[in-house]
Amino acid sequence: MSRTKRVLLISGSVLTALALLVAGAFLWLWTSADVTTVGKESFDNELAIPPLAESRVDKDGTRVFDLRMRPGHKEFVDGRTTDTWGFNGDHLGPTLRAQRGEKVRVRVHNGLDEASTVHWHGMHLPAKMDGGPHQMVAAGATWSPHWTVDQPAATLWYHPHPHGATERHVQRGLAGMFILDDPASDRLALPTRYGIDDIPLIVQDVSFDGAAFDHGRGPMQNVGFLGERTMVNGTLSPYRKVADERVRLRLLNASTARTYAFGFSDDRAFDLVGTDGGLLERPAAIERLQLSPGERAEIVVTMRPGERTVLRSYPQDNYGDAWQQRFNGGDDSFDVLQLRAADRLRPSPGTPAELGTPEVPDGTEAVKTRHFDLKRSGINGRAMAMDRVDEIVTRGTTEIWTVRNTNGMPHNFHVHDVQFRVLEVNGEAPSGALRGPKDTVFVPNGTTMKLALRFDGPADPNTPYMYHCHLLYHEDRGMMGQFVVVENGRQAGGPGRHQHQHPHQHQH
Ligand SMILES: [Cu+2]
Repeated sequence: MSRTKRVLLISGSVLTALALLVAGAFLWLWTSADVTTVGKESFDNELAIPPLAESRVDKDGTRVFDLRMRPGHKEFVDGRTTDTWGFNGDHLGPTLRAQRGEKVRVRVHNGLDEASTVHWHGMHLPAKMDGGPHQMVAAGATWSPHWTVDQPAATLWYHPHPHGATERHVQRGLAGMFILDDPASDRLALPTRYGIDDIPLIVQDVSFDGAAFDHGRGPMQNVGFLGERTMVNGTLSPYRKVADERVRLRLLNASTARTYAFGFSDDRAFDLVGTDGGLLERPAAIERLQLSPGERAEIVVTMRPGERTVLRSYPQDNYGDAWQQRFNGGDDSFDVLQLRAADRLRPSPGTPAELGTPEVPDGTEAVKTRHFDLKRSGINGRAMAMDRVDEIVTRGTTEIWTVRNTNGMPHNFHVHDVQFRVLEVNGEAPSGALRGPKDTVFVPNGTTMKLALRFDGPADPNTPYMYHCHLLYHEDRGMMGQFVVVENGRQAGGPGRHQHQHPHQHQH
C-alpha cells in the first residue's frame, strides 16, 4: 500500500470513529433529555397545605397581614437538609385571603441578606403597591403596601420580582397564594373548605444535588431551568386523602420555566371553573389543562369511593419543533399528586351550570391597538431598561394588545394590574381554558394572540407596571417592558426620563 493510501485509510477510520462518537453523544443527550416520573413516584408523603395567613383588622377596617422573607432549612428527603427561603417559615408562604371591597395592608419584612420585592400577581392595585422591580425592599427593611380589593373572587399569588434575580428568588422558595373571595361566588355550590375539599396546589419542578437545590440548566435548554421531578406545596411524591365526592383544586404553576399539561391518569374529564382572574361564565368539561409559569386554574374533580387517581402532566404537542419538544420540556411527563378517596364520601352538590359574569372587556370599546413581538432578547426588539417607559396608556380606556411569538421557542405573556380577555388565537376564537379572565397566557412559537385589556386603576405617570415573559430566565435577561397609566393627554414622568415621546409601534 502506498503511503498516501495508508494515510487516507487511517484518517478515514478516525473520521468514522469520530462521527460515531458524535452520533452516540447526541443520541445519549436526546434520550436523557426526555424526563418522566410517570409510574415512578411512591406517593408516600402526605401533601402539605400552606397555612392560612393570620391577620388582624385595624381601627379603620384594614385587614393587616405580616410577611417575613427569611432563609430557612427543610428536609424534602428524610435526613437531607436543604437550604431554602420562605415567607413566615422555611419554604413557600402562607395563603393570604381577603374579601372583595376589603382594605388590605401587607407588612413585608425582608429578613434576607439581599434586596428583593413582593409582587401581587393578578392583583388590580396602584402601581406603587404592585411590588415590581421599582418597589425594592432592602435587606432588613419593611415595606407596607395597601390597597382596596376591587376585583372578583380569584386564585392569585405572590412572589419576588427584583429585576435580574426573580428566577433565583422564586426557586429558593419565595411564593405563596393569595385567594380573593366575593359574595357572588360565596353563594355558588362550589367546594369551599380550605385544605379539605378546596385544595391549593402550588406545582413546581425541582432537582437536587445531594441535599442542595440544583438550579443548573441542561445543554440546549433555552427556556430556563427545568427540574427532573415535581413537588406540590413543597411536598415530594405527595398524596392527599379526599373525603368528599367533589374536590376543587386550585392549581398554580409556580415553576420558573416549565409548562404542564395536567390531566388524570385515567383520562377522566373534570370541570374547569376558574382561570387566572376568577370564575368562568360556565364550567367547561375538559381532560387536559395546559398551564405555563404563573398561570392558575380552578378545577372540580369528581371522585368515586375508595378509588385512587393521579394528577399527571402529559407531553405537549404545541411546544415547538421536535428539538424544542425534547430539550425544553415538551416531551416530559410527571406524576404530580395522588388523590386517595375514602371508602365513604360526603355527597357534594353538582357543579353549578352558571358561575357568573367575568369582568373582562370584550374589546368593542377599544381605542388603541399595540403590538408586542416576543423574542428572548427582548420585547419589540428592546431589552428591559428600568429608566425607559415603553408604553403610555390612558386611564379608563380599553385597548387591544396583539402578542406574537415567531421566536422558535415557547414564551408566555403576563401583564400587571389587569385581567384581560383572550379574543383570538391565530385568528380563531379561543378554546376552553382561554375563555376566562387571564393575566398570563402561554404563547407558543407560531402564535399570534389578540387580548382585550381595560385600564381602570388610578393614574400614576411616575410609576410603571410591567409586562413580560413569565419564564423567569427570559424575564431576568430582559424580556420585559414597562407601561404607565396616565390621565387623558398626560405624559409619563418619573422613570421615563429617557421616555419615548412616541410610544414604539409595530406595523405588520
Ligand atoms: Cu420567554
